[in-house]
Amino acid sequence: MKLRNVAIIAHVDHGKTTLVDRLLQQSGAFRENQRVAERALDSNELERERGITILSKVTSLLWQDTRINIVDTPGHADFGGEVERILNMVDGAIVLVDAAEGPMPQTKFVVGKALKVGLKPIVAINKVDRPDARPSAVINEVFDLFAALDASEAQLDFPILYGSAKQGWMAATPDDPKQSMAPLFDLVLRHVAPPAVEEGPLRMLGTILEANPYLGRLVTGRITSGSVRPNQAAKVLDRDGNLIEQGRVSKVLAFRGLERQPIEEGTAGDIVSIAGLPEATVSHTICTPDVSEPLPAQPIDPPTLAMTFRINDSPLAGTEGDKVQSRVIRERLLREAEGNVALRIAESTDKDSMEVAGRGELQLGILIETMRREGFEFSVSRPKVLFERDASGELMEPIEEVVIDVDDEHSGTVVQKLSERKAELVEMRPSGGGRVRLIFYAPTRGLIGYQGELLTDTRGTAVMNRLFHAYGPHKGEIPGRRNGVLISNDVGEAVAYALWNLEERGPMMIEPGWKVYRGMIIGEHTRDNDLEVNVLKGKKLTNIRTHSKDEAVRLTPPIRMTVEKALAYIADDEFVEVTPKSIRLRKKLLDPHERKRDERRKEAERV
Ligand SMILES: Nc1nc2c(ncn2[C@@H]2O[C@H](COP(=O)(O)OP(=O)(O)OP(=O)(O)O)[C@@H](O)[C@H]2O)c(=O)[nH]1
Ligand SMILES: [Mg+2]
Repeated sequence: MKLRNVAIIAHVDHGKTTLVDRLLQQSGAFRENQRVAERALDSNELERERGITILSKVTSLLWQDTRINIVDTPGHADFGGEVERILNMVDGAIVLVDAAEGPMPQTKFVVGKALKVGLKPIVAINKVDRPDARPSAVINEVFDLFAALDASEAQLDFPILYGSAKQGWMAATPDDPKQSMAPLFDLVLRHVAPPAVEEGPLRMLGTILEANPYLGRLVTGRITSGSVRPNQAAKVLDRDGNLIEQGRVSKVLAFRGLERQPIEEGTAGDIVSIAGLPEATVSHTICTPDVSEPLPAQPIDPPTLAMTFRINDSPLAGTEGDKVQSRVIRERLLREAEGNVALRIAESTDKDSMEVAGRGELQLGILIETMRREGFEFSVSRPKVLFERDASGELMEPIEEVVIDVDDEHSGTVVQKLSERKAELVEMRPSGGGRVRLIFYAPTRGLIGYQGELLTDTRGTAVMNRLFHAYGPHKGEIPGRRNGVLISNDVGEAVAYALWNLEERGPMMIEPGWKVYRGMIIGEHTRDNDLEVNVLKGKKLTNIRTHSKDEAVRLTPPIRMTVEKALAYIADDEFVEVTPKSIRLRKKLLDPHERKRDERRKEAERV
């Protein structure tokens, strides 16, 4: 059977998963009466909620007499490490570019990777239905991008389609009849080479990892040579050729539309999932016992951000979740690291905490959110950027490329705020409609917590995109920019009247009736020092305190903390307390006297 393997790559939100929907539909991969959700491939709960792809997924369809395996990839930079591996598994890539936004940082990143592995991408200008679409300008920008990335002659000669994934059509020009995805299917068959296969026995490079509730660990990859059948003996080698395990394949699964089917034999060139090898992971070679050379595999990108996960030891610990012991948290994190190659987990010196390192705030935030939904309670520290030392011993830190689209009138503020955070402005140009595009190189350290501030400064109108650029020399101290916080000095339930009295001190983070404890952060101070306050004091009434009176107080709505907001907000001497029901902020040291002592100790160390 004829076969094609192709990946869809793009900046976040440019329409990859929507395109896959249409390709599946129009190839007849769904049964007539099958109910299929929008963006069907974004199947996990957090993907659906946030409308983004987190995990790469493979799907497969038939077009005429050819089977096409399609890999949908995540566009968000935190999950970008995966894209390069995926590109090694396919023979072609469809680069989607939003017809209004044009190439964005992640477009540059994924196109760079595709060119590097020698692919000749197809460019599809998507969303031409947008009223602000500017397809011909965008195509020029794409051309410049390819040239800037040192594309070869053959790569520069990329075929182009225009269309709308949402409306379900692609065409050779924006003015061609807007009929269907057929032009894209035909182009894939014409332009993407059939998979190159090698001689010899079974060898497959592990590329995607999953934990399946029934089958155990599933490793997905493209078979480089030979074939694989259920029950056959197999071994697993790491990148350096070390033997990881010897065992038996229990099942071979092929992709069919949104599902996977057990098959009797997977053959070279096809993308399949293999079950039965519990130690195999991404970058490992699965092969027959007589093979001794692993397939070349790309090392996994090192993490750039780390935080501490520890038990929840606040006075409210254990009241909302049932998974609270350090052993259970530890096991859960180790399990996560098994299925998620971008995470690195290390034990800390004290037994109650683990150091979790990953690729960004979103990735770690999603892990935290997943765990709290599973019933976990724990606390996490402020994310720390991981530094490196170069050959001469100089301290290096991760630098990101940051692209901000903002209304002209706010650009001054943005430039000023970012330069305070040690960012360097590298480009500034009008991006149409009274907006400017600002491009910076900024230390990751300085960007933690900036998103919220940016939205406040620009009345929610700015759009920020960021992408790892390189390690660069450490930029020196970045002054903390946050105000102080309001801290509860007592334990009990917050009272509306007390909160109302405190309103002039700053915005609250809690509501009346919420449980508080000593050392818990209940709001933000308008000044830069921390302030202890009492949120339990009700109005003194002569007789009985009536609740109705209490509720009559009109309060400003509090700041709603999400996991990611909380992580961006807290300081080094604070924790986020995460439970299935609540996200609370607290001081690491709950006792005010201990905090004072600690403060004095730090002061003494500084002089
Ligand atoms: N107007 C318009 N909107 C589109 C089109 N294609 C996709 N969208 C919308 O763009 C948004 C993002 O679409 P997705 O398919 O999730 O984009 P994605 O590239 O998979 O995003 P990530 O996986 O998070 O990188 C959704 O709201 C889509 O409805 C299009 O052709 N025209
Ligand atoms: Mg997607």
